[in-house]
Amino acid sequence: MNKPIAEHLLVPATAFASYQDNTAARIDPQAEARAQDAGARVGISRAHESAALHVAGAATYIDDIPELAGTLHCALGLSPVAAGRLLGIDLAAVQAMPGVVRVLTAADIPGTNDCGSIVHDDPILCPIGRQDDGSAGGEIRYLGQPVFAVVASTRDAARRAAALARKVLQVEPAKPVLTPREAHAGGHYVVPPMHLVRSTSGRDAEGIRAAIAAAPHRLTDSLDVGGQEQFYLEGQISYAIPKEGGAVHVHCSTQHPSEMQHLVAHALHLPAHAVHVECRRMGGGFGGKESQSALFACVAAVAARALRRPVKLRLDRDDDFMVTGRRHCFWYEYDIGYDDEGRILAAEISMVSRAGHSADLSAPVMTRALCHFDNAYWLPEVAMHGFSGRTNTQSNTAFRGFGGPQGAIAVENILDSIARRLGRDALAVRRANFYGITERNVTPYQQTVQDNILEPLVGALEASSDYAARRAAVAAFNAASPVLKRGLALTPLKFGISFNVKHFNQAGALVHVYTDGSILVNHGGTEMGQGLNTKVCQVVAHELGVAFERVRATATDTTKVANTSATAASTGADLNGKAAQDAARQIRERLAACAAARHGGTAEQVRFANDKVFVNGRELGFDVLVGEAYLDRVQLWSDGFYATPGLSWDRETMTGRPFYYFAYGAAVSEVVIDTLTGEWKLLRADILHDAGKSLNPAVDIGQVEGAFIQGMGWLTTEELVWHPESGKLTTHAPSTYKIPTANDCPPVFNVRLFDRENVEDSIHRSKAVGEPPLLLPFSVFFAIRDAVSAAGGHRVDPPLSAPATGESILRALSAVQAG
Ligand code: MTE
Ligand code: LUZ
Ligand code: MOS
Repeated sequence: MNKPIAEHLLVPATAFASYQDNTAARIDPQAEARAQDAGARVGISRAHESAALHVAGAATYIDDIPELAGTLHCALGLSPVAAGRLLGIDLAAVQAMPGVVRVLTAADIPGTNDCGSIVHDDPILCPIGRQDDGSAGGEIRYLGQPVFAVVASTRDAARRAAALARKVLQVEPAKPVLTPREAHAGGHYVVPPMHLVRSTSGRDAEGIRAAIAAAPHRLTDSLDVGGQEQFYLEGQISYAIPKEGGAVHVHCSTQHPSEMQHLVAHALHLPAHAVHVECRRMGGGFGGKESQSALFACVAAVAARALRRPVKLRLDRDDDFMVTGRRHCFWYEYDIGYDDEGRILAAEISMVSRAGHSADLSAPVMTRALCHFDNAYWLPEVAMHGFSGRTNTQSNTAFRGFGGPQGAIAVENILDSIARRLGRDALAVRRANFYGITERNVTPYQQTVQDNILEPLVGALEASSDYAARRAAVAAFNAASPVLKRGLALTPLKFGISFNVKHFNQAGALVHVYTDGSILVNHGGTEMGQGLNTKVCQVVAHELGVAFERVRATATDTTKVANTSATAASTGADLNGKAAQDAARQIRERLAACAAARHGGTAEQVRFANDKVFVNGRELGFDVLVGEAYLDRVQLWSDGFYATPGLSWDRETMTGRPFYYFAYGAAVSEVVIDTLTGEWKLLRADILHDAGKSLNPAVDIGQVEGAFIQGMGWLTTEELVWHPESGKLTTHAPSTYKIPTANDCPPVFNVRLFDRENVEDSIHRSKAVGEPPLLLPFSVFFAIRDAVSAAGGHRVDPPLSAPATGESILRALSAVQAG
């Protein structure tokens, strides 16, 4: 008899002791200390620049900014129906509530009622009735859509008044479209369908279908993968302060201050220079504050402008769920031809996402999904079709990976099925399909893969994780265990780095050296916990040869660096690190010239290291030289700029070089499932991830661990359920929406960085690390699928959908046990 699973699920305290030992082993403190002594400030494991403030509760988030006298609070009245017409509002009833100062509707927006990031199809507040311009106003898009904004003396008063929405709105409900299947059947899309077809033998889509039919084996199936809530700990929030002459200053928790600036300017009908947006840090963004912070910034700004008072809009968690979008769920149908080795010969796939009510970032998300269906594999003949389904739900948006995870999980599911059908180990089948080095190395979108490290990376992980022996051990365990079944999987990843919109790949920075030798850096990126400011400060300290502590980063601010891109696509350090390096380098060169002029020798011979300047056989303190340079009237501050070289993209043909380089990684996960209850536990995870020549190994390992656990939540416990008739999101709080906790971390968690420099000239040859590791927990999903398969003697392909909740696991189990 097996032990009850509860015992297996308990993690003994000793496991955490070994986990800690292990943490130290992943970084080489001695080597880092030697590098630091030699003057290096990059490649060093430093604590997050705000770590002490974070743990002391002293880091300022938007709601911690001391409120100005006269500050008012705002709350949103939300649509109680998912579709229909908004005929009118009984504003007097809301206005009569205690503490209410003003109720604002779409008609109170002085400029454009739109906060769409790319397509202008996103009303800030739902317009009422037929519009003056004859447009189809009054269209209710989803349940939870903001219709009016209450401004009151306290947050509580504002929320109580806003809660009247379901009584005061006159609506004519209609039947909502809720699922990607319904949207696809009705041809409802937020952007036109996309097609990416590539054939190494000159076929069109029809020819590719013929190649699939002619292959030795064929796999025809479908897959459902759910969406995911960002669940940033700091919810959406904006605090708008009116300034002289109608200008406005908005403190906004956002990944994209410049876009907030532009959208607020449009909403207020102001020039961009009259709108100042600032963000010191976010309590997490994860893509959810790339575009969707805009609605709150606009409403707060409109209210502040209308009332000439500071106005704060902070969402309650439930409202945050009801109003904002999240990761797109995807539904796939595919048809694959493969050979006896499991090599994919030809493939056709349709991907249908749930975009929600507006375009938001759904088009670039789908582009990234189509450009990641290949993942680590060469696909000689492939036809892909992407449909962004328009539904009466929140508008889905960026979430860590930005469609990449959704594209790549499809091919992983396919290879997993192919291996089972051929009775081969899944890793062998994956390997057989890997991109080659000099041939079989061109992606479907025609970019040559020049930095392929799949073999050495996967080989190293296979060895360090003891994959082969554990595969045998899992089989032996399962043979003797009727109720509990174990599963094991190794999955690789390849992730393209750069925005897939070329012009977003630029950044700016400002570096100020003050006369006391202290340094301030400001750049276009935003800090959301990922350690971007820490890395940028390291880059500046390294460039000027000074201690890290000399450099301070300040809030992202549209009045300092203009026209910035979102901190997104994992490019924060790549872009802003290079821009800050450019600024610091200019100052260093001026300082060197000054030093040589005063002390002799040439500027090229001047060295900066460890807070000292070495010039013509003399040694000066950095601050001493700075003081001398000031007297010599040398400019001690500089701007810096960077644009990623070599990128190209043709949207029509979906070809080009959208990515500067690729990041790689692989993970092995082992799980146990209880076939009676559908419960499961991750027993061990081994990760080898490629961060190039890491700028900060400790921060990067933190990113890898965080992304792994976050992605595991997406694929297992985090389930979104909309009521099938009303369209109400029923999972809108942590009581029903389950994100992972510390208890879900595996007791054995071996995370290492693959130490190899970027072949491209990225900032100190590092690689972007924010999003790629979100694909590592595919290994958890496929380990669960392996365990379910074991319950049916590996005879039937488990129809396991994601998230692999207890219910989903039990459904798949009944299929394999019946089969
Ligand atoms: N890490 C933390 N702690 N909090 C976050 O919100 N966002 C992720 C990732 N890591 C996020 C995070 C996402 S979606 C992206 S695109 C990158 O960080 C953005 O930052 P970077 O480009 O500086 O890596
Ligand atoms: N492309 C991309 C984008 O690859 N990642 C992003 O985060 C993004 N955001 C906006 C537009 N394109
Ligand atoms: Mo990240 S999804 O690119 O903000």
